[in-house]
Amino acid sequence: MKDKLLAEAQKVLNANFQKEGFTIPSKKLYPFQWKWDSGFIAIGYAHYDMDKAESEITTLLDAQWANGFIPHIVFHTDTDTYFPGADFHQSALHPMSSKKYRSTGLVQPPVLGFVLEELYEISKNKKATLQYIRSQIDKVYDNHQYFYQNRDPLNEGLVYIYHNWESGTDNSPIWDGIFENLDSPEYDFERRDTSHVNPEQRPTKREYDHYLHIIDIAKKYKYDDQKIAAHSPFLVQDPLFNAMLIKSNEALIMLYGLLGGDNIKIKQLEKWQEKAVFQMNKKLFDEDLNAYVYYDLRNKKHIRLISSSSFTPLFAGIPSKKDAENLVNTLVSRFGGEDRYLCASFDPTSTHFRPKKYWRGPVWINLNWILFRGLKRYEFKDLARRVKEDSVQLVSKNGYYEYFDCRKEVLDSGNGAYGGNNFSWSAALLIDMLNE
Ligand code: 9WN
Repeated sequence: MKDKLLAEAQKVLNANFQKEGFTIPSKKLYPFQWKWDSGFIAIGYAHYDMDKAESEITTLLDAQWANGFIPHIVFHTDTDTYFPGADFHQSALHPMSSKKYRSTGLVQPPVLGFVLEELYEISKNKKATLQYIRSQIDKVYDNHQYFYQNRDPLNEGLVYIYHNWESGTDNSPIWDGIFENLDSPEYDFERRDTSHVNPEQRPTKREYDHYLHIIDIAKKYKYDDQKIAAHSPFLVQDPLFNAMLIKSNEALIMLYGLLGGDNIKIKQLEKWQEKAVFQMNKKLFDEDLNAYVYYDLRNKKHIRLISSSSFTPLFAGIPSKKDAENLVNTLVSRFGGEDRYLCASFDPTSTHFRPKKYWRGPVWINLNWILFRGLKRYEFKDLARRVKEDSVQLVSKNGYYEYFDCRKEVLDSGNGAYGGNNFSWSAALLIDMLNE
């Protein structure tokens, strides 16, 4: 079975590879380059085609802005199967945006630091891979500097996101409270996603109104970070986003150490890291819920709901051993019933849980991969194995889909896979887990 799954996964990735040197997440549904997708995709390629893995990262970093910002979508080509495209986002409004590529003015979780480390670990030719890393690492460092200088207005060591698309977990119930208080206009536009995927499995029209409205506000300020921090109605410190940044800081420290000669950057990274880990535990760990939660900087309050993002700090080594045990108890008691596959994207014990709707409940392979690694790091070996085995079950019973039903009876019937098919990161990260 393993060989068959690996062969199919390679087929998915190869079919999504584009002549410009990057890989689309899924045909028609997502026809451009996405930031965190590219990172995960590169990890999959590294196991069988290092040139493609490197090209994935190079093409993305080629679209970096002069201020270190790396966009969430790079519009390499013109196609109208996706909305909203380059004409809506208008990245050229920002004076430092890329002159070469059109993109969004949004970011996504900062995975590239640890992706470079993964490439190094997987590589069979460490010398050549290290050469490659040497050619790119400063761009990733500049991106971290961008975050700490522009996305941390209170100088806390925690960075904010100003849009749910920046979180990567687009329609999570976490954002509902923010949207409820927004007076967004009713936009007149043609959705494209719902012509590729059953609308039941996607966000609502009203949610899209909010998504567009927040971008329009940022556009009004020409994507100026200070103005966004002052005026955006959405301003959140997200545990997943910050955990990815912290994990990537750690990876950059390790890689600069290997490369040698950049002690100033290492010192700076260590400073960011120390403060960030401290604040994650002080500000975002909720001792009553025993989980990492979100902080709404605009409305000055915690968002005390639990999603699969709540457990991602394990991957970055953030919690103490004791907090990690409590966190894992929360994971098992709320998400881990015997009738379920791990790990639902949103708390199945909550009234907001929706098992088919995108980030309101379905299992996503990238979050499972992050969780798998986090559980291994803290030596929760059995649970780590379960997350890996569950991921294999999801895919082998249903195919390389975008997201999956966590309910065993639905999933096992073969009708429990949702969203786009032949989805790149599901393939890439399964390759990595199967090679573990
Ligand atoms: C908006 C590409 C992306 C993922 C996100 C996922 C989805 C886009 C969309 O697809 O978001 O960025 O149009 O729904 O939520 O995590 O990176 O796969």
